[in-house]
Amino acid sequence: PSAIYLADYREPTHWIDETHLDVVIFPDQTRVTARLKITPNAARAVSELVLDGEGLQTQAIYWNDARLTQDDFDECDGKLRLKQINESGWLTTEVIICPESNTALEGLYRSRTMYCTQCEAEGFRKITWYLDRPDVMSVFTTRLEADQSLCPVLLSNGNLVASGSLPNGRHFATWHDPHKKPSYLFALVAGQLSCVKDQFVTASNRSVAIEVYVEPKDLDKCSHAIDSLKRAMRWDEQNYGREYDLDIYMIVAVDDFNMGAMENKGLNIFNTSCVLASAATTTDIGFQRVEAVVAHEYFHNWSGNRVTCRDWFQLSLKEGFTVYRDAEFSADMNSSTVKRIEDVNLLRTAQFAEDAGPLAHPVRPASFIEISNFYTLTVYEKGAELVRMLATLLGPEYFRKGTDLYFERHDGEAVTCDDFVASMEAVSSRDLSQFKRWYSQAGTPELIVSSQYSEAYKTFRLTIEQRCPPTPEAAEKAPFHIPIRVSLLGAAGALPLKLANQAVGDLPEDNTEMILELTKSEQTFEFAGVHERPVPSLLRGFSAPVNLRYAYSETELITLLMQDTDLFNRWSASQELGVLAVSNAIKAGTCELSGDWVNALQANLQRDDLDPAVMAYMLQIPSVNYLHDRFPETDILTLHQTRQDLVRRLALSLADALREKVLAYDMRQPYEVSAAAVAVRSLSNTALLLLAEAKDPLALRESITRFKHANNMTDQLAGLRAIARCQSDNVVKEHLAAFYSQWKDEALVVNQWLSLQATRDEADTLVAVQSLTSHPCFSWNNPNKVRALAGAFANQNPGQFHRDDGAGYEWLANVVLKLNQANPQLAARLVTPLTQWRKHGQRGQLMFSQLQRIQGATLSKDVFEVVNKALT
Ligand code: BAL
Ligand code: ZN
Repeated sequence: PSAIYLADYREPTHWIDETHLDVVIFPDQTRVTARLKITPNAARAVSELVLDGEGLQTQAIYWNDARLTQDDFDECDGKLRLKQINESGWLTTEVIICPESNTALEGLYRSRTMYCTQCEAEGFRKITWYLDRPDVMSVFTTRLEADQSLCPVLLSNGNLVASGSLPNGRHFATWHDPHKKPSYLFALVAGQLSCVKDQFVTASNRSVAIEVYVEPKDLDKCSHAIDSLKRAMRWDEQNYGREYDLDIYMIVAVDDFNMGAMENKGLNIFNTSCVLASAATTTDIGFQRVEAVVAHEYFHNWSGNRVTCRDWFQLSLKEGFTVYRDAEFSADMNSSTVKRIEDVNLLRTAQFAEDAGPLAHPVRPASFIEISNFYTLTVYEKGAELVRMLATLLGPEYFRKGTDLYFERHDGEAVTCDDFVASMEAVSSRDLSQFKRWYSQAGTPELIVSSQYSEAYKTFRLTIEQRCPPTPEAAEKAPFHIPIRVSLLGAAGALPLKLANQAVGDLPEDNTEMILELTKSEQTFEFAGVHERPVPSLLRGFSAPVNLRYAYSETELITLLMQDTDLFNRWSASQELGVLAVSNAIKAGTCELSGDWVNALQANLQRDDLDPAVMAYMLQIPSVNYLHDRFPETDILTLHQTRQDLVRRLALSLADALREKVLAYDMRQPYEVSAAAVAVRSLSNTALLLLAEAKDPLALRESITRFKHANNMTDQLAGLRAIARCQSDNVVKEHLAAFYSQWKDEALVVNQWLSLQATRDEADTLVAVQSLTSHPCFSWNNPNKVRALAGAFANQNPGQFHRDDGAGYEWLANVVLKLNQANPQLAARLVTPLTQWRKHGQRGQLMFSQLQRIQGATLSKDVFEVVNKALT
C-alpha cells in the first residue's frame, strides 16, 4: 500500500450536487442503486471521472439513462473510471453488497437484529460507487426497502418524506436531508428497534423531535442520554450561539461498533457503551462518558457537519475543536477540576507516549496510508489542547468572536485548520503564524524552567527553555508559541504579579495570575516587587501540552499541594510527589515514604473544603506508563513493583483516615449522578481499594458488604475490585461467578467482568484470559468484547502483559493476526502496545519479534501501516 500526501491535495474533478439512493435489503444481499447528479468542476477541467468503490458487485451503469458497456468504463483496484464526463448529467450505478458477511464494521453491516452503517472515514465506498471524499458535498435522498417484519424500522438522514407498504410483506421509507453533506456523514438503519421519544424547544422556539432507538430490553436505559442531549443542545446555544437545524434528532444504539459513536447528520449511531445507562448496570464513569459522547456527537452538528473538513489531513479541525467543546461542556456540568485531571492524565500517559513513539504524527499529519489509523489521541486530545491554547491566548471574548466568525464564514463549506486559525486572527488582530507550528510539528515540547530570586532587588526571574525531541517527520523543530499560566505563591497566598517591563496601568484588577507567552527557544521573565521568595505555580490548569521540568524541592511541592489557589496544580503537585517517591525508591532500593508527604495527604483528607473527587485523585500514585516516561531507563516491571509497594505503604500510613472515608459512606442512599454524589463515592471507593491493597481487615469485610448490598454498579464493581485485591483465590472466584450469573444478560456489565479478570495481576491471568475467549459471552466479532479482554490485558495490566517469558506479547500478536483481515481497524488499534518496543530494552526484543511475526502475514492496510512504522 502507498501513502497519500497533504501536499498533493487537489480539488475534486467533479461535484455531486444530488445523491438519490435506493437501498433494497434482502436477508443475504442488498441492492444499492445510486443516481448521482454530476457536474464537472470548472476549476479542474478534467473530463475523466474516477469513483471509489470497495467490495461492490457492479450490476449496471447508466449515463443519462443510457446503459454503458464494458468499453465505456474501467473497473479496477477499487476505482471506476469513466472517460468523457465533460458536462452535467446523471450517473446511475447498480451494485450488490453483502452486509451479513461484513465483519470489518465499515460501510453497511449487520449487527444482531439490525442493519446499520459506519461511513467515516471511507466506508461509503463499500456501499456504492462515489467520490468518497469530504470536500464533495451533496443533497441526499434515500429510499430504503426491506421486509416489514424483519426490519420494521427504516431510518436515514434528514426528514421522513414518504413511507408505505409493498407487496410480499415488504415496506419502504424515503428520507430527505436538505443539508449538503459529504458521504462520510451518510447513515442508514434498518431493523427491529424500540424507540424512546422526547422533544427539545430551541432558543428560537422551534420544536425538535428526539428519538432514541434501542433493542426493546434497553428501553429503560435511555433517559440519561436524552437528558444529556438536551443539556448539550442548550449549552451550545448559550456558549456558541449554535442552534439545531433539523426537525428531528435520532440516536441509534448498536452493540457491534468500532468507534464510540458517529455524528451522521440527524442520525447519530452509537456504540451501546456510549449511550445506554442505568444505575444498576452503569458506573459513574460510564454515566459521565455517555454525557460526554452524546454531547460530542451533538456538537459535531456545527463543528464537523455544517462546517466540515476539506480533506482527512484536517481531521483535527472537527475532532480537536469538538473534543474541546465537549470537555468544556463536561467541565460545566460536573467538577471542572476533575474533568481537567482526567483529560491531562490521558494526555500525559497515553498521548505523550504516542508523540514520543514510532507512530508520532503532527495534529495535522502530512501523509497517511490508512486514514482510520489517524483517529488518534494526537488528532483528538492534543488537537483539543491546541484549541484550548487559542482560547487562552485570545481570552473568552475574542475566542467566542473567532468561533462565531468561523461558523459564519464557512457554513456549508469544507475547510482547513488554517481557516480556523485565520478566523481567530481576524477577530483578535493577533499574528498566530508561529502558533500554527503546533499543527505541523509532532512531539511533546519539554519546558526546562529555572528561577532566581534577588533579595536585594526584590525580583524573581523565571528562565524557560523549550526543546522538542525529534519525531519521525522531523529531527529539528522550530520554537513553539506556548502560553504558560503562572502564579507566585507567598506565605499568605498568591502574590500580585508585575513583570519588570510592565506599566502599572496595564495590570488587570486580579493580577495574581498571568499568562507568559513563550515564543523563543529560551526566554527570561522577570517579576518586580516580589517581597519574599515565592514558590512558582507553573502551567496552571495545564495551559499547554508540554512536559514541565522544574526542580521543585519536596517542601515546595507540599506547599503547592496544600496551598495553591489552582486546584488542578494542587493535584499536579501530588503527582510530582508520587514521582519523587518512586525516584527515591529506585535510588535507595527500598520504599521509605516521606512523613511530610503522608502528613500533607492526611491533612487534606481531613479538610471539608476540598472536593472529595479531587482528593481521590490526589491519593493515586501516577500510572506505570507515566512513570516509565519519567524513568525510561528503569525496567517496566521494576517500576510496576515499586509502584505497588508505594501504594501499599501509602495505604498503611493513611489507614485510619482511609477507614474513616470508607465507614462514613452511606451505601443505602438513593443513587444520584450529581457531581457531589459521584465525588463522595469516588473517594470512598478509592479508600476501600487502597485498604484492599494493604489487606486491611476493614477492606476484607467491607469489600464483601459493598459487593452484596450495593444499590448501584459503581459500588458493586468497587466491591468486586477490592475483593480481587484482598481476598483469597477461592473467595475471588466465588464472587466473580456470582457477578456473572447476576449480570450475564447485560452485555455492557459482562464487559466490565471481562476487563476485571484481564487486569488481575496474577501469574495465571494470561491463561484465564485465553480461556475466556471460549466463554459463551465472548465473541471475536464484537469490538467491545475484544477491547474489554485483549485491550484491557495489554494496556492496563503491566505486571502480566510484560511477563518475562514474552507470552503476553505472543498472545496479543495472535489476537492481532486473528483480526487483521476480519476487522482491520480494531486489529491496528490493538497492536499499539507492541509498537512501544524501543522503550523496553532487552524486553523490547521480544515485542520486536512479535511485530516481525505479524509483518510476515498478508496484512490489511491498517495493520501494515502501524507495524511497518513501528519496525522502521
Ligand atoms: N467522527 C468519528 C467519531 C467522533 O469522533 O465523533
Ligand atoms: Zn468526534
